Amino acid sequence: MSPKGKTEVMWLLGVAAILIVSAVVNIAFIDSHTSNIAQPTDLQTVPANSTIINVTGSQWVWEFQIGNKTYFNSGNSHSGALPLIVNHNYTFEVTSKDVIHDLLIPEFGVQSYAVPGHENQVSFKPTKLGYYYFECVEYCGFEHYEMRGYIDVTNGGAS
Ligand SMILES: [Cu+2]
Repeated sequence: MSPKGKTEVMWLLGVAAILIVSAVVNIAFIDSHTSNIAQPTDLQTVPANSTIINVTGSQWVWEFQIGNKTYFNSGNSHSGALPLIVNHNYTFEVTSKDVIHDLLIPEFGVQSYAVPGHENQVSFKPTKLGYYYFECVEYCGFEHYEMRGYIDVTNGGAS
């Protein structure tokens, strides 16, 4: 093989090696961030012991109501992370007060439109402790970026 041909093959193998390593690292990352949440197969089935949380989007805040407790998240103005208990079933009933919003919790694999006058339902079960980011992913006005916050999955005080 000519020196030129050797150089070409080395470049080819070098680039291929970088792409393969990058693919393996990325697939492992995505897998570790999405495979931790058990969900009913159709996302619409409400498990029998599910805790219902009413989620309301409005310009520009997310409100989560559990029983008579309300948590809100609007950027730096918030009531603290939404506390959930690990290995417990939850059902979000999502609606909006004004325009269409879209709640995404990437690491839960949960996404739901928030539509005025309509309720969307999504069930999930967090299976790993930790802090999980959520945000609005439908551009809904000037301060759209403020519709973000955290969910804190704990063992509910049990040790
Ligand atoms: Cu929004």
